[in-house]
Amino acid sequence: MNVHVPVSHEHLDPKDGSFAKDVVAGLSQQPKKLSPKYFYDEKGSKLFEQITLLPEYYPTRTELRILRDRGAEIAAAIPPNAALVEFGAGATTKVRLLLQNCSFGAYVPVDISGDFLNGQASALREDFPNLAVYPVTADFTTPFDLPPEVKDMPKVGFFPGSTIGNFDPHEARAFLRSARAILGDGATLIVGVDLEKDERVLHDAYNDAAGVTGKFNLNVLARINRDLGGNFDLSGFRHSAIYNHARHRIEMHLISRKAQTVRILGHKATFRSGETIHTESSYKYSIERFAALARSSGWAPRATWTDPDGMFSVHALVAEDRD
Ligand code: AVI
Repeated sequence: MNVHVPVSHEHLDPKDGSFAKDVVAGLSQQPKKLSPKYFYDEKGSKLFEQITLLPEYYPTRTELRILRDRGAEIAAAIPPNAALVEFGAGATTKVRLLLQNCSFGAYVPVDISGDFLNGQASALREDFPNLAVYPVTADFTTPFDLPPEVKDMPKVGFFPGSTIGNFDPHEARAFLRSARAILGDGATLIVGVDLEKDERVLHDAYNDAAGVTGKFNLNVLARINRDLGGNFDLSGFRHSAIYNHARHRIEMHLISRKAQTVRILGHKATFRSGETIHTESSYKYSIERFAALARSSGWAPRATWTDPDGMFSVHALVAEDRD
């Protein structure tokens, strides 16, 4: 099976000049932090593709396996001739599995990067000639209108990859509520969620032997140097990923190897030796905790599928009627 998953996460990077503001604000906080949405420039997206192929990084291949092996059951949870709305339409590998197994009336990929989106849309039109494809260029974390052509179709949302795990719980709830409002009453949402597991497995997935995750993490400093005229010395920082039990999340950090001062756009960031920048959280859920999060956001859990080893989960949620 092809597990090569080219992903654009530009949908997480609204390119509105907020990069500079966010970086300066994040590095002025204690503890220092940077948003994971800034990982995904061209080089970062390529490094993420490499991560998805690493032997230690199980999420991508495990989710693909669930979508393939449980395709018939997933299809049974989806109404026929629905409009499939994908939140963040980077890789088509996963959506192709849904399109092959279910009969959809239309496909609506939603992404902030219009060029990328249109490229992916034309590839899908060629392979699924009977499928109507209506790309929408929008930041899917904020409300947007669905195309009028799909107004009367049942709606199915798709949010794979455990991208929801990179949101703090309040952001995850905000996303689920917004998806609920966009898709409307009676809609279904298919969402991929990484599961809590043995800490060593998690540790290795985010501290791979080949060091690709470290390069991915450090690349955000190279991006700050390039786009914001920063002067980070990348060899002055090291990658670290640790599991925070209390918060059920892997935290990625960049740790300063020495006391140093870095300049970004006239701003000075001073680091103590050993001081960290928190660059990403990747939350891991139990099925019950994810179901509770969904319920508190207007969604009723309908079905859950996992792989035989219980590493990853795919959930079908149904929009509860509003009172
Ligand atoms: C995109 N996201 C779900 C990945 C994750 O596992 O949280 C990003 C990633 N970070 C390090 N490795 C992969």
